[in-house]
Amino acid sequence: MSVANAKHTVLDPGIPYTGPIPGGLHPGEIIIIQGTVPPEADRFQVDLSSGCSTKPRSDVALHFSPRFSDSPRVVCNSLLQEEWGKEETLHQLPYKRGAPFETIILVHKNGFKVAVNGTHLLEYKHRTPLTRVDTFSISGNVRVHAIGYIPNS
Ligand code: 9QG
Repeated sequence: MSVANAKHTVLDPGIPYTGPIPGGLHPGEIIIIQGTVPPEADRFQVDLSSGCSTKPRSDVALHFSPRFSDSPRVVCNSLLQEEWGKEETLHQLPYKRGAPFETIILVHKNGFKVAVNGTHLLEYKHRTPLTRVDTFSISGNVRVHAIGYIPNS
């Protein structure tokens, strides 16, 4: 899997970055994020949202948040009508401060599957219809080299 297969690529976006997901998301599609974690990182987050409104804040179907301080973990959640739901926390962190990474978000009918550096990390079951997701954001302590959207055919 490589960004070379992507139908749409965003190179070296400044952080925070928010942009449209061309054509929306469908089962079988993949989002690839290539980046580097800065040495002093505390946390960063990837959000798959329904639009990019900040007031009121858009619903977030997938909030994926690696956290490096205290107990290293990955927190996932959804924001619906400006309220966070129940966090799903994985006490495992495949990202390293100062190191490059490749994260793949695989879109499935029933949920998102996330892999980091070629290894499956977690699955997050959909809490909102996939058809509502049209916006990708990444923010926090992270540098991004490329974001690629790979179609399902
Ligand atoms: O802390 O947790 C995820 O459950 C909140 C954070 C919030 C999310 C949320 O403050 O932070 O990670 O998008 C946000 O508001 C981020 C930056 C209980």
